[in-house]
Amino acid sequence: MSTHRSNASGLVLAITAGCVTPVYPGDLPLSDNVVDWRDEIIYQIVTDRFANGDFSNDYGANLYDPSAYHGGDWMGIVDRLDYLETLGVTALWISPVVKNVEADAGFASYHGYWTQDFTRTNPHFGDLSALRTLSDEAHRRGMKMILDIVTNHVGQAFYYDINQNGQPDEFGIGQGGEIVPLAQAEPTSDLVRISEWDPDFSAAGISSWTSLGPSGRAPVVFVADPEINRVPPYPELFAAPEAYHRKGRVTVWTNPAACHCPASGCAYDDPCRRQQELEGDFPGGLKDLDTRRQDVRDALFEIYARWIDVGDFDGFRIDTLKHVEPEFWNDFCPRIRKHAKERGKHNFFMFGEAFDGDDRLLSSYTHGDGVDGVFYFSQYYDVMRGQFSSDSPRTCEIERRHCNRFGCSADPCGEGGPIPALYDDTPRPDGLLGFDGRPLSARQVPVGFISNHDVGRFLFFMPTTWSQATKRQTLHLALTYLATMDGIPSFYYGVEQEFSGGNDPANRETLWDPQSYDEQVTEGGALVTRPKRYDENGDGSADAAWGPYDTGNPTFRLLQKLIGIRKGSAALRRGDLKFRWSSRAATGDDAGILAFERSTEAETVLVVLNLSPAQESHTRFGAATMAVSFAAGAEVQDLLDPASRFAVTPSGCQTAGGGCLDVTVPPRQARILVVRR
Ligand SMILES: [Ca+2]
Ligand SMILES: [Ca+2]
Ligand SMILES: [Ca+2]
Ligand SMILES: [Ca+2]
Repeated sequence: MSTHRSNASGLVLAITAGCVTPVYPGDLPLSDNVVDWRDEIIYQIVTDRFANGDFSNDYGANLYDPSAYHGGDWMGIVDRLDYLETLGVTALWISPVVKNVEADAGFASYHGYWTQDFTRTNPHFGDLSALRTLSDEAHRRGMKMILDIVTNHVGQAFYYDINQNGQPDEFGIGQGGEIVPLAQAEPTSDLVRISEWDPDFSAAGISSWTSLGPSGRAPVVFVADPEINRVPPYPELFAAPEAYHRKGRVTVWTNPAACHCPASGCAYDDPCRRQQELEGDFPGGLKDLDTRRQDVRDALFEIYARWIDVGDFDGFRIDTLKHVEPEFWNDFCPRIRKHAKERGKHNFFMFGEAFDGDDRLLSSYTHGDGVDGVFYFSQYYDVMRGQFSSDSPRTCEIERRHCNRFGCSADPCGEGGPIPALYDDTPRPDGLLGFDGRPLSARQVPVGFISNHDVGRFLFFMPTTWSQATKRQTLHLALTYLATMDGIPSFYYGVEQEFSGGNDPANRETLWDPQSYDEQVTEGGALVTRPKRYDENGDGSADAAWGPYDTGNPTFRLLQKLIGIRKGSAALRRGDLKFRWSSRAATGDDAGILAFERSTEAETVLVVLNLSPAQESHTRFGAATMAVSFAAGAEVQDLLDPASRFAVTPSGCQTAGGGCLDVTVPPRQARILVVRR
């Protein structure tokens, strides 16, 4: 742990009447070192859980409560930049930095998504000086900084005083729709319980009830509970009821009947569902800002433009994209781009989180003037969860997923006709540029991932029948796919330590806590917890103990190697993507095979994965062998296993301009093939 600590008190952002004025010791110069975002390797950090570099801000921290602050902070990340540099990642996406409501219903705001004051730092993570130290130290090593931002909501700041008694209550609804004590609530009603902190969505706005019946819009009561920093939000504009939609909590996800949809759920674009998602409070009582108001839009622009300046950020990961109307993004993103450029920061990158597996919704954000790219949730669900974690994978489904992006002349699974491209290929005005100065479109820069802080770890979702060895092989296979696919890969902290936690908060393990490295194994018929160990000398038996920030375990080393391979290959970073083989069945010569080329004019890399857990497979089916762009007569070599070489032949496939290649891949293994020189 480092001991150098500065105490730069009084470094705050002052906001008056929606206008942000910096109070900072001079405007420091900003870095501008992003050549091409496709060259970057993102590493996602939950700041509270990554490293504790400053014990003085550990108030309220409790390492043994998964929903409490654990003590991680920005100086901790500074202390561990060597670790990140050893892994090879190049861009750090950190938790939101703003001051939060401290706690809500027994849960702490360690994740950072419960904003109270948009202009101050979260004191658990450090002050502005610590944040800038992190940014400067990261930039000094060539790493970029990505800030996680929220524009949709604030934390649990107010309650709706539905019964107008001046205090927050919980009650039920009686048979006649009247308010009754919870115990007397009508059990057949959809609405049996109402919390004034988090009432169910009402399109007309949350209304009041008194003994005389409905009585207009419910008063909104901001709370002053300084003990947990539940005080009116800042800037002041956000302490006014008019700044919010005031329509209550989104219910349609758990109760599709609220929108007259079948139990299986509403269509992604169902107008009733979309209204709830856009105007409803995010579950947990996160109060939804009325982002249609220009003064709200202006304030949010000024807030986040200023964070670029003081934190020297190179990009935003944007939270809850689908909960804010597209018109907001068409206003916000171009202004942020312009501001960043004016401050000398080119290639500022904004990617949005629409937590949805439907490409029709995700791709809608690639049109218009909004975000530069999306967080690739459809790939996560259909490829990572759907195929990699399957006992009987159909890799044509993976190819089909990409057809939604680029368009395909035929359905790879042979089940339909041509697939039109849903993702727009039109670059944003004044948007991202590639290394060669050509503009990049949103469909070129999806941010891919195998896990993140909102879903269980990749290892967690694998069938429980699989052995530890199979799970690890599958993890390695998915990492190989992500590291060789187009777009920008994002790795969630702890994946390199084989963390396997389930849904939130179990997926937010503490990287410095030895208990995070424990595993449960069956020994002599009993389940025991013991520290993880791995086979360091390769003799088949585990000998090395796994410790915090371990850099010798097999998954750390594999990821380090993959990152090195990607960095060393322009084709893998920026090359065109062309699928060469996928399989339609879980049996046969080619079961589980997925093969794709990444090519620039100078270089082609062929990636061949075998997703089958059961068999060694080949890039052939019947008499047909895979066509490749390598010339007949060439010999290709596997970068992951240099002893493995294959000859490109002139016949056996239908090909134009290239040769034919029969590659053999063991179950759950991958090959990254280049021409041997
Ligand atoms: Ca700390
Ligand atoms: Ca009340
Ligand atoms: Ca909203
Ligand atoms: Ca050993």
